Amino acid sequence: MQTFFSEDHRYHFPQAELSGGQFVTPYERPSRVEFVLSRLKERGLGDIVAPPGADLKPARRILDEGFLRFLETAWDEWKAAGMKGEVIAAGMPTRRQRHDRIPRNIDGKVEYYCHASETAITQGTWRAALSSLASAQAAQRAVAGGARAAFGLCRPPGHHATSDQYGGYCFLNNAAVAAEMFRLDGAARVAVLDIDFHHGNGTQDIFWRRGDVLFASIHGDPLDSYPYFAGFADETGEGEGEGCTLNVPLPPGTGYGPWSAALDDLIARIRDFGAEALVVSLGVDAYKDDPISFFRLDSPDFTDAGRRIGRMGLPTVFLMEGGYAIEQVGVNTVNVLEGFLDA
Ligand code: SP5
Ligand code: ZN
Repeated sequence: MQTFFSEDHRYHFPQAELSGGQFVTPYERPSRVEFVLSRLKERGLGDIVAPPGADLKPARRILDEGFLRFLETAWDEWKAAGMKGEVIAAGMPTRRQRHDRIPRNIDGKVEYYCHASETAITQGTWRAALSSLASAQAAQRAVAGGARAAFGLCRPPGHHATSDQYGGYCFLNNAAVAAEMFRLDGAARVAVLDIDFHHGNGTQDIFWRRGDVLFASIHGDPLDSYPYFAGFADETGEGEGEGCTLNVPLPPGTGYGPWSAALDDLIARIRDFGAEALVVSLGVDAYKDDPISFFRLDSPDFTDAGRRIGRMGLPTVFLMEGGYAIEQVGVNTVNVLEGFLDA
């Protein structure tokens, strides 16, 4: 299986994440991918290829133009306004406030386009986010071109980013763009399977009203975990998308037994849906020692999960999302890919 990876991810490395009332070094940091790269090489999984530049044309079909422009210019505007630190949203538009007026002031624009203030924008964020999207797109193209599967080693991750808000360490929704590209390439129905510990609220939101893209996610119960305000079982989509959003929230301490039962259930639903291509939002933060999550998967469980996904027999793009038990991120990620290949 080929891996697509860009060194430009390094341009995104804020100094600060707001966590527990303190600024800490972000959990989502550049060294995460080093462990994945070294494990890929150790296991001889396949070539690691630098992607060509990102193509924003398919992205523009599902992402807001003003949001894209904002991400591109936020750092410069912030600095031009005399701000001393990194771009951090102090507030957000909330209940019964206006969502139809975009502030002129950069401070206000940041609040408008952000949904989680743990996530900072820094000088190279846009460049890194584009490179992450580029890896996702190259992986999609490889699979659309006939490969059984490909891996986009994306950083920063994408599944929390909506069409017009960033947050949860995510800026551009790589999985959503990859799914949209499969549609453009002629797949009648596409599924996104999100196994990151956190609910993929951004992907869900983008496809909420669409009947051609199924979004299926297993995640920590939003009553107990970020993103808190999305991912409940009764969120099933609307309009043509009714029934095309599937959420399985699970409680603190969930181990592989109930987790894999949920996976089997979603796999059956993806089959029934008639998906012709699959995008996997591959976070490995369901791991037992993840510092910000509460499931109890062990490393061999990721291999088994990969095998179950592989048995679906679908053309599959894996895209890196979360996973913060840094030294185990490589083993757990590559275990999924090896399990898939072994199926
Ligand atoms: C892609 C992805 O996995 N994003 C996760 C975003 C999580 N954001 C909230 C993090 C809260 C961390 N608080 C940690 C307290 C540790 N004691
Ligand atoms: Zn996550």
